[in-house]
Amino acid sequence: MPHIIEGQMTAQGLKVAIVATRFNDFVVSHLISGAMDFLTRHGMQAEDATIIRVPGAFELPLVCKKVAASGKYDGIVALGAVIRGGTPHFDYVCNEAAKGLAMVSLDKDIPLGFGLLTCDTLEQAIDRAGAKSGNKGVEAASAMLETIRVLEQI
Ligand code: INI
Repeated sequence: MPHIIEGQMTAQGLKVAIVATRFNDFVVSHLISGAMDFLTRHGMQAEDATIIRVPGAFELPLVCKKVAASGKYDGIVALGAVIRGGTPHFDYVCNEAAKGLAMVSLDKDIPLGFGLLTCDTLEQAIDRAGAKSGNKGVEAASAMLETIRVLEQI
């Protein structure tokens, strides 16, 4: 029989930083609510979460890096929404944010839930922030929690 490692989905006792953009707050506020709702329903105390607001997706990696370096948190949920306009700006912001966040997680050895929506339209973003297509904030919080619990066993 193989030895199987799986994360238990309990958030009891965890300290979590939710780093979220102010850009597109109309959408992002629902991602924050989704992440908080998921974590508290899985046992985290609301006062053990710190919500940090940053200007836009481009700023997420630097702030997450500082959060990770503080050593105060078991995991990070990074939340934001980049919505395509008529210029290539979208691609630069998405690519740098995604690359930067992956780098923070690997360099700083910290589970980071990637909850950055990258959408062509506002409707797609709304669908993924608690409407038709679920809530990416919930997914990111869940992925962070599972990863924390997996890493503890390795
Ligand atoms: N930031 C976002 O979080 N979402 C967007 O859709 C967006 N658009 O479309 O421009 C965006 N741009 C701002 C960027 O993240 C930086 O905050 C800005 O360039 C200043 O550094």
